[in-house]
Amino acid sequence: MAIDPAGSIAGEPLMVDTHCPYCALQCAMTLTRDADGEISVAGRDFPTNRGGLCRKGWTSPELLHRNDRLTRPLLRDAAGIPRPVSWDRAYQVIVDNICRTQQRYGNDAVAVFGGGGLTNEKAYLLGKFARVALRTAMVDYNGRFCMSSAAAAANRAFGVDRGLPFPVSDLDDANTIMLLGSNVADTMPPFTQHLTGAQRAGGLIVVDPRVSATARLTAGGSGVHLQPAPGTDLELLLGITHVVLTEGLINNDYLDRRANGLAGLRRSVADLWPERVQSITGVPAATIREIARRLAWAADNGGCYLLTGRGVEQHVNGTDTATAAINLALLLGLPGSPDSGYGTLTGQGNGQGGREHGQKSDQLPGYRKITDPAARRHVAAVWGIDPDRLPGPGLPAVQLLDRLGRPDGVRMLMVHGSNLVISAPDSTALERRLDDLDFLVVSDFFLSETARHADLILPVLQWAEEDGTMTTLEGRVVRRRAVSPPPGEAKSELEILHDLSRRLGAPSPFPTRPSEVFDELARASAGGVADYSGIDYPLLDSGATAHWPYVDAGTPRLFGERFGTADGRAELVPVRPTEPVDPVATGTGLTLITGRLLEHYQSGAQTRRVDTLNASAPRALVQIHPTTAAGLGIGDGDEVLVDSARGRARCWAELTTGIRPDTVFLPFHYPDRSTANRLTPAVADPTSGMPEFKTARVTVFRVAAIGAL
Ligand SMILES: Nc1nc2c(c(=O)[nH]1)N[C@H]1C(S)=C(S)[C@@H](COP(=O)(O)OP(=O)(O)OC[C@H]3O[C@@H](n4cnc5c(=O)[nH]c(N)nc54)[C@H](O)[C@@H]3O)O[C@H]1N2
Ligand SMILES: Nc1nc2c(c(=O)[nH]1)N[C@H]1C(S)=C(S)[C@@H](COP(=O)(O)OP(=O)(O)OC[C@H]3O[C@@H](n4cnc5c(=O)[nH]c(N)nc54)[C@H](O)[C@@H]3O)O[C@H]1N2
Ligand code: SF4
Ligand SMILES: [Mo]
Repeated sequence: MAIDPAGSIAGEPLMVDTHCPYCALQCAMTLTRDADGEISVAGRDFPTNRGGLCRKGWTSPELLHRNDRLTRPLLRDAAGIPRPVSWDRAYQVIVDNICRTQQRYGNDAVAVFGGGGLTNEKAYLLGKFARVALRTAMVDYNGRFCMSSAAAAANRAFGVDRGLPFPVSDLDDANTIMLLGSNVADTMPPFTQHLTGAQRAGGLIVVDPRVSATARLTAGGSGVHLQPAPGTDLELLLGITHVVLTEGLINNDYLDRRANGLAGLRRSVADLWPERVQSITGVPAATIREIARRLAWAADNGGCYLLTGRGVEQHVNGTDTATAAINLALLLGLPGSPDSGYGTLTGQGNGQGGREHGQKSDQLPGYRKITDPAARRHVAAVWGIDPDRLPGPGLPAVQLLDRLGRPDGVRMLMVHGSNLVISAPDSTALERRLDDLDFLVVSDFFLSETARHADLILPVLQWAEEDGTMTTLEGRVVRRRAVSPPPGEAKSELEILHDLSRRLGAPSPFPTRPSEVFDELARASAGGVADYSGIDYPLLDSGATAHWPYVDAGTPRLFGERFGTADGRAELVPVRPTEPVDPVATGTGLTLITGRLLEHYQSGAQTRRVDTLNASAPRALVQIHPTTAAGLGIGDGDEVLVDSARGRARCWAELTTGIRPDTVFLPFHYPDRSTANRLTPAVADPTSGMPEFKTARVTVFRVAAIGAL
């Protein structure tokens, strides 16, 4: 039921079907607004969540009632204090700064940073704003920190990057599912319903250096937990591939018909026999052989899936690791098979749609390449401009952020939907660079840690205050609907981009109604890889199942007949082990891995404001093995400092045997001195631009011990 929130009748409860504000599972929910404006939530039946929600979903309406909500533009005065100003004044200041900066330093001195939480409409309009209104090449987004390695690997193997090329419910009947570096039991709890078939068949294989909540699902004969040394997944996968090849477990018929490059791949893994891989990963050779045989058996017996998460992707060799998983899947004949497959679990609410419509530095809408002359002509025609007016490719996030504040770099930055101060690697250096900018504009609905550095803060609408669309982890376009009126003077970002583009004299119109923006996006995407041309709001509101590409009908399953490559065949791309980035520290060297907790979402800008979530995970706990802790004189609950070559983070020890003795784990959700990214290196995967978020060499000290030094 879609009702204009402004049109609700006093005293009548208003019920709106929508989706959760957080992750890519996009659990379906119904929001009810009562006569007093209070909003309650109920889970709604939908293939991904089947009525279930996690704690974040259940508590999401609390975000709508916060009194620390931003409701007016805030401009820093001469003394550096943010003061409320009118929208007119805010726009004038932005336009003046853009013009001054671009006249002095060139168009690329103004940059835009977007987010995978933005609706399709916002992501699309933001990319258009950068290219058409600002004429800057410098636009990228936080999906670079999230999906870029998996995306790069899928693009080079399949010619298409849709996280899951099949509906989530296909997993239900599998007898074997291998989850590599993914902790869905915490990061997408309702997703675990789709693992029960594999658990019953004893075939849930979880690869994680920690006994994560998901690893615990393998207990009692439900499956196997492999606990490799952090950052050695590539070698592990190559070892399994070696066994599959040497024991003749590959699907020759499938490979003949559907893939190129078998001979090269075979040569590339010849020296990675299981005993050698055991010495690198710590996973026993016998287990490596058993896993290879189990996967091959499952592929022949109706149901084998390989799924990757950030644990294996967020490394400098993330693209190669995802490629190794794809190679293994291809050797077994999984991709495109009706009962088996390979996929990656997209993370952010619109992590999928957010990487398709042009907020990425090298991309135009429809997942088109900005360097492709035909793509430039098509999109320029939709925008009514000359293709030569479109800038070329910009820089991926880590390189873009490295240019902030440099004399010949980026002098002004506009951030939409990312809390970089907590989520970008080497965050202390980033904070300094943000302060070196001439002008920083942050659009947000809360005063995020990044907004605190802004010269100007624009208050925008959140989730249940606006209409839009999101594309779920299975490539399905769904409707987000408004239930609450906008608070104070907060404005829709579509309107902000419209107002600014008009003041900047942009040669193409910027619609403000979400459905009109969507229609334009659909036209711009027509003929592209992510083709939305057959979708519109009435279709979505009729309840249609809309997986892209959608021209006349949706495509729930990709690759049944052919892959998206020029010859329709998948590419087996040989990949080789790589050296770790972070040099081994002297003294007590430990490897830090980072990740997520059930209670908090990303930088925590939203969930740290939800009382019940914050109460159950109020501060940063670092997981340490008791043996390691004993050696360092650290007890459970002690305040500790974690040091790396980049910086130092303060947290509290949580002793657990559920982690390798050579590894410590810190969630990245916390601000200030507890930010895990103070420790991570801003070194990126050469193919995808993904930073090394998941491993850093660290030392850990008890605070009292430091005090005594
Ligand atoms: N509660 C919650 N849910 C979320 C989010 C959130 O912030 N909070 N964020 C959403 C987003 S944007 C994303 S991208 C997804 C991410 O979802 P996941 O990929 O499930 O999340 P992470 O916790 O980052 O990483 C998963 C696991 O990787 C392990 N790991 C770390 N290093 C390595 C390694 O070298 N090898 C292997 N094999 N494993 C390793 C960690 O121990 C962790 O258990 O979650 C989405 N859902
Ligand atoms: N060490 C380490 N670092 C990591 C990761 C890790 O595993 N380890 N994971 C990485 C991953 S996978 C991700 S996705 C990133 C995410 O990290 P961030 O990019 O920081 O993501 P969020 O915390 O979701 O930040 C979104 C911000 O935008 C606001 N916001 C939400 N919706 C909108 C909107 O529609 N418009 C506007 N203008 N603002 C909005 C929120 O209030 C919040 O302040 O972190 C990455 N950083
Ligand atoms: S699993 Fe993701 S989409 Fe579902 S309720 Fe939790 S945060 Fe929301
Ligand atoms: Mo993510």
